[in-house]
Amino acid sequence: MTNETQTGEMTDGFNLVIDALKLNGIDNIYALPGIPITDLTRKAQTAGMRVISFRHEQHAGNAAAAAGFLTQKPGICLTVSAPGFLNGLTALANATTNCFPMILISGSSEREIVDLQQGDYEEMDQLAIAKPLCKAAFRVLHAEDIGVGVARAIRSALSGRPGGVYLDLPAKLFSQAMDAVAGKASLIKVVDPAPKQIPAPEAVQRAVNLLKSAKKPLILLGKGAAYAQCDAEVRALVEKTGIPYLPMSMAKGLLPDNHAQSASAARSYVLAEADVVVLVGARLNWLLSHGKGKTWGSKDAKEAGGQQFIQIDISPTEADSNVAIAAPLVGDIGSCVSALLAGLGSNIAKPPAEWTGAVSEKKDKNLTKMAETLAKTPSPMNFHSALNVVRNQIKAHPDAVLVNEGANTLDFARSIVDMYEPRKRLDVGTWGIMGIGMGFAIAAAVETGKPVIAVEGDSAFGFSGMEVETICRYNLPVCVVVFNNNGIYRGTDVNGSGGTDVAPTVFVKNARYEMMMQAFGGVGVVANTAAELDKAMTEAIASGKPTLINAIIDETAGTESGRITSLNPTSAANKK
Ligand code: ADP
Ligand code: TPW
Ligand code: MG
Repeated sequence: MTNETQTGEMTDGFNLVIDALKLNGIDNIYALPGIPITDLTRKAQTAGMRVISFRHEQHAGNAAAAAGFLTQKPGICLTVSAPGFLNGLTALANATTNCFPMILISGSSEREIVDLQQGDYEEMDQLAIAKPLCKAAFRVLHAEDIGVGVARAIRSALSGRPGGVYLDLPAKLFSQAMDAVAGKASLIKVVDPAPKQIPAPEAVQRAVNLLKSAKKPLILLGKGAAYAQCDAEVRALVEKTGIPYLPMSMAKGLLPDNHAQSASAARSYVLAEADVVVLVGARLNWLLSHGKGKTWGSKDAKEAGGQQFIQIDISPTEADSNVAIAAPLVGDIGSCVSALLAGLGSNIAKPPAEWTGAVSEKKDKNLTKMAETLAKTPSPMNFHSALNVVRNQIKAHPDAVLVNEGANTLDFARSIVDMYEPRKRLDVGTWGIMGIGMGFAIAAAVETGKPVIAVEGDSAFGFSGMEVETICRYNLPVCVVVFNNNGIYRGTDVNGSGGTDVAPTVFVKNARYEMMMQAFGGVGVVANTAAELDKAMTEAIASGKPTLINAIIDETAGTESGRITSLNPTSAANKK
């Protein structure tokens, strides 16, 4: 102990947690108060942090995850013990699955009582339960270790492959007092939490050689590329090589979707025909049919020697997870893309015109067909006519953030609504999880200050619908559009028994979702036509007022499971 620690001024666990977060540039907390963290939320607000208080922890957790994806700082979710912790855990696991950095901080009960299972208030061994569901989990027992605990949590969330971290703070910690000067000295400002990782020169050369040999190259951009915030490098890779590219859902807008090299409208063609595919922050998981099967490798492609992959990823164990990767490039996307471009030299040969011409031809044909469909104005609206309105709104407001969940509402929006700027599309991600809607929308509004448009299936909206009160309370510029087709996938299912209960996928007909927003002082509108939807969205974006538009969609228009019908165990595709 030095003399500096003898000032007589004291600090405590509450203040040290707040100071540690602030020291590391974390300004927002997504929380739900209660014992033992009520005073932490109050004190954080008093200390100048923005504390967004939710109605359910899962949505606070989803907000933290989205904040992490958007800002490259771990989003913070703060909950009470056992039930609050468990409510936040789904979001923590989902963040980890999606490689979003977040920290779930939960208060916990007394260690001695929990460990002897003596029945404390909200008793639960939270650390043990969290561990398998996140990237790292830590517990702090002493006030003087708070600095280390927060630093470890931040570094774990951000370094390498980003993910969710759990930080367990027992109730007793918060009131522990210690000398203020010593406390301040115990805090750590994390230096370079996500260090650049430069790919090895021979790995770069291997990738360069393979790419140079390609006759039908394709670049596949994933949400890792969006997260990495090296937009200029990614754009340079695409434009300098002239290679057609395909964005995964949340990579849309890294380059504008109307870019000449976008192959989105020729997706099945390029996946089947490409000979060398450059994966940039995208995993070959179910969303890409695991890199094999009918989606990949047409007969022609197989006869021409098959398909080979270059995979750029920060995780050294991602390569070969589904199919052989001929040229893995391990490192951060910015460094890998720059190294690849440097390796290709200054005079990069464009891909053969036969390939780019064939892709353009397919694309133009499909775009013409889509334009015809979008021009129709059926009554009631179907997914296409309603999404055409959203498409035009995003075109007019490219800086708006689009949050999207549902089945048909998701799948159609992904292909119909073009994005023009990076990190403007937030959706159900790797799990295809319902319930991210309002949490993501709130974080998008809080973190970016831009208008937010949440396009929600009526079922999807129900998972987080109560958070419209949160949106109204903080007066956030969020326009929720509920695609109301009276149910999950469609509103027309019937009870197989002939009984009086409705079918499991059917909801109350003609539900008045707009009244939910009105209940809390926001604007609620019904839109029966495309013109009404357009007017309501225009007004919502112009006013910035919390708005919910109940968009009435033909209840017969959707298909079972949207576009993933084949994953349903009873679908024709899975019957032998
Ligand atoms: P998508 O669903 O869009 O295909 P995935 O979530 O499957 O994307 O893949 C994202 C990948 O990006 C993960 O494998 C992750 O390790 C990787 N990743 C995330 N951040 C970076 C980064 N900064 N540099 C390199 N790779 C990254
Ligand atoms: C946490 C299963 C996938 S999509 C969906 C459910 C329930 C809702 C589809 O209906 P919605 O969309 O939103 O009305 P639409 O346009 O087709 O009518 N629980 C969780 N996650 C998932 N994915 C489900 C259930 C599901
Ligand atoms: Mg629906």
